[in-house]
Amino acid sequence: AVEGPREPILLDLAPTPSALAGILLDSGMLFPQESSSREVKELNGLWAFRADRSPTRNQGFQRAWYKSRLAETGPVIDIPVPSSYNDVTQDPNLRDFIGWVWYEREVVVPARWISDGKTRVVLRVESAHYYSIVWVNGVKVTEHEGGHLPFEADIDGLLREDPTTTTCRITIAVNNTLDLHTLPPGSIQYMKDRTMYPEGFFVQNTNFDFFNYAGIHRSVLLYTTPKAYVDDITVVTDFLDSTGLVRYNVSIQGATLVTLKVTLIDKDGHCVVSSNDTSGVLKVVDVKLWWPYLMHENPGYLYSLEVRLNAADGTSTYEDVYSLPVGIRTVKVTKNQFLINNKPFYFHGVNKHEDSDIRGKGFDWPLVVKDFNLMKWLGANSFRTSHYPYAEEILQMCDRHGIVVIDESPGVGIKDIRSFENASLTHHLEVMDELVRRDKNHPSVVMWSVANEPAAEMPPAGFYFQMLIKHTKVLDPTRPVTFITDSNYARDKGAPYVDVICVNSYFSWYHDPGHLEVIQIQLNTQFENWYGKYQKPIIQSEYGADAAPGFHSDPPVMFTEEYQKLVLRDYHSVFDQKRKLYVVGELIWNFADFMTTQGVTRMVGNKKGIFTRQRQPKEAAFILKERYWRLANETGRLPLWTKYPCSH
Ligand code: BDP
Repeated sequence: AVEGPREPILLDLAPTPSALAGILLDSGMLFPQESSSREVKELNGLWAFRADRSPTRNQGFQRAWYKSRLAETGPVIDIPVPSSYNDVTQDPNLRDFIGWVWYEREVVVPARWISDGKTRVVLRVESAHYYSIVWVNGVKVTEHEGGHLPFEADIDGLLREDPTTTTCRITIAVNNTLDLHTLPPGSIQYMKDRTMYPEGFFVQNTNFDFFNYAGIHRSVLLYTTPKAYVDDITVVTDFLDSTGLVRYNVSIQGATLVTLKVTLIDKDGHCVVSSNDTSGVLKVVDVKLWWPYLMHENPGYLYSLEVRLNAADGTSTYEDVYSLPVGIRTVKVTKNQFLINNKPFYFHGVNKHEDSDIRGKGFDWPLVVKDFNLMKWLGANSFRTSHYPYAEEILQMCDRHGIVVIDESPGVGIKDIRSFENASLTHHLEVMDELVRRDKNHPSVVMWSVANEPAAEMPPAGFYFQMLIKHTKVLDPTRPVTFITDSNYARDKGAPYVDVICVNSYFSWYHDPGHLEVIQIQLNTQFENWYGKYQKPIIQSEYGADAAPGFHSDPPVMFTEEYQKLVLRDYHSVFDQKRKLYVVGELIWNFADFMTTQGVTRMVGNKKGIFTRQRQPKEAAFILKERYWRLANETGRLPLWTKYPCSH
């Protein structure tokens, strides 16, 4: 009897042994951009959608739903892209759906993209959760494992096969099933006792504390480049006195004989320095460095690196232009400091989620702008992308506003010993490849976090994290690497390899609930133990308490706004002693309330936000605001207007 979803929900992804020796991806993943040689066509809006509710979730493949219009296969509904599909309908089964869902959209491709024979057309999905297969006009063009990171396919060859039709039908099947070797991991549990559960009953178990939102979470788009094109650019920056150094490397596809011009342009549009080589070092006289928000009068200064390529083959000539924003800055770590541009940087920031009402994890500009305004209001200079990579548009905002980022992989909830097996490690290494490839050029990204709170006590954890951290350092020798821990076992496992120790703790919450009086002593012990053993800088990467907005009590009790405030105050008094010594940052858990799986410890989600899910402040937000502005005054150099934040 069929018990529930099987193939291809639980994908058997064979490990590629080469991964353990360090993968180098063979193409770039530059953010799609319009230029004199490139066009972008966003495919956002309403897509036809159908969840495969067959018991095996396999009907769509058996009946080849990708071969015809989705509406011809059965009933379809409208689903917006980008958005999670979970919260936009009234259907509880779709909210909690596990398995394959199918998206489809028809698009008319400009005829000249096909007819001129010189244009490359790329279909790009910025993120779909979790496993995706993509067809164009019924032909499979790519598949990708993992949410949160982009993937693409060249489709011009396919479109040219039938140049009479410029309509193209894009079908994307997305499966949110998590198994022991996905990232994050999970497992499907079948309940077979028919006296207790209905036929076919199964659940998706996970070990992380946020709702497993699914669907196409970020933009889908078509973009063009010439057939000979700039495939990737890597930039590493440094400076010596007042001279900036921009080490760059351009990789080109589609042509062997090319001429190249690389020009660094300042904010006012002036050409600063140029070169004709595909790689080299550009020297920038009187450099304007990239500084974090609240550390300098003029944070987030960006140059632009314009790469102009000219190439020819027997029949055609090609020109491609791509402009990469470049912030010139350095990041270094000493035994007790985190240095940006050789000055001590103190993280006073937040942990976030991509999460909001209705959209779930769907990208939404109004939400992004609101969150940046709230972070700036708060005086936050940094955040961590807990617990997965965020949209690249968010990192671009960080670059421009000077918000510093700890960029985290989706390595969250690694708690089952089987999730340390080679298949998992291989995939985790690939995800780091994809993450570093996408985010390496963002000046705001100052550290990689390979995972959050893995089960460090398990024997394979040491090898697993050693491999991950070493690999990440090979991918990017210029940034520190960490993983986030809540466990003392991690001391002997990952800690010897990380550059910065990031610790999560919830004293008087998960331990000694209700006992505020333990916080200071326990936090002090935590810091002394870690620093005593490793002499590495420490970031308190999570701390906090749930507060149901509007719940009050004095004397304070758990879940009231007063209790949340007092937890913060007690943590802060220890931070103030240790930040003069070796603590280099504090990141509140969490910026805003967020949705979780249903459970007895979660009342309509996690309430540790200092803002509600609708982005209104709880009392704790004002405590933090006062503190962060005070810290900024002490440690940074505030631009004039920011000295009076209340009027802004
Ligand atoms: C931490 C996790 C985070 C949770 C938080 C909590 O890293 O994902 O949401 O606990 O329980 O351990 O609120």
